[in-house]
Amino acid sequence: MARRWTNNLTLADATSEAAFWNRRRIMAGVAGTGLAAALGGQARAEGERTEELLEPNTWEEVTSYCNFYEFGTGKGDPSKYADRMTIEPWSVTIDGLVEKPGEYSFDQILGEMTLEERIYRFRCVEAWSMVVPWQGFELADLLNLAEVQDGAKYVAFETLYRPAEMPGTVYKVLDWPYREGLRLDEAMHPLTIMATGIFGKPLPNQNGAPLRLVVPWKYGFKSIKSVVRITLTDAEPPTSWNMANPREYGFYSNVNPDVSHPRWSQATERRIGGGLFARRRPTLMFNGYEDEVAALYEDMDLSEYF
Ligand SMILES: Nc1nc2c(c(=O)[nH]1)N[C@H]1C(S)=C(S)[C@@H](COP(=O)(O)O)O[C@H]1N2
Ligand SMILES: [Mo]
Repeated sequence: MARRWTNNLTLADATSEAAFWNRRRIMAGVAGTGLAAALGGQARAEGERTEELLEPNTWEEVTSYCNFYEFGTGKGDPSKYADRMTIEPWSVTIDGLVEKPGEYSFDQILGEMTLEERIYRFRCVEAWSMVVPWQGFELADLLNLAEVQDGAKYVAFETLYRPAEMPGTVYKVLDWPYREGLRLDEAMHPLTIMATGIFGKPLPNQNGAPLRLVVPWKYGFKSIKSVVRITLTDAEPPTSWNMANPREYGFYSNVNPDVSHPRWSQATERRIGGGLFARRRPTLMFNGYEDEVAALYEDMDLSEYF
């Protein structure tokens, strides 16, 4: 897909409190046309609602309320224990159906990629959501660097598995290493990024340092952290959550208010952080990115392929 991310909105459109965020330049902005459409095609006119939906969470919220089961299953565990993870040196093995397989060092990757800043909504399957200002690059650029072969249809990802530095891995809640997967067209979509930072700073370990996937129209668990391997395959790859509980977690895991998790409704969500945002709000189809991604699933029954 040759299409790159474009949008006309800036952070200033998303929040009147942009000042705290001290940016020299906002290269990319809010969730663009998808969210605009979700708001009735008048996001600019309905600035207040845009502001509400894309008001970034605080650094404190984003870095202390985390999911990273390798460090424990509590939301506060990653911020307590993830500093035990050594992130230097770091490399990502890219293999499978690519012309240029190999071990790519993190520095080498950064040298080749165009870093951008983007604000994406993030929605968890447990029905909480956040808005995070990410830095990163399009996953498509990294895959193009490795030159994907014609036969590739899926992309598999793996997190670092280093038990000595990851106290949560003594519990077999998931089959380690943590694994995720995307269909190739999802992986190549311009909304799909590999994040290397938040709030203009390098990613804290608890958020998936030094690089993690962000797929804003899917439930949070698809956004795999601390990635060490990316494998191009011709068959749908196994994923940790699907292996753990296939009834509750499908391969696609698109945010969808119409398809409930077997144990709870997905129709509403609670914004992390207090005050104005504490009330539950309706969940948006594809997390508000419907205009951008609905075409990927045109011929699919999303209650079957959940
Ligand atoms: N390796 C790994 N990646 C992971 C997880 C995990 O437990 N291990 N949790 C996922 C889940 S369920 C969510 S909601 C997001 C949370 O990202 P955040 O802590 O940066 O908000 O990370 C995802 N990526
Ligand atoms: Mo999650």
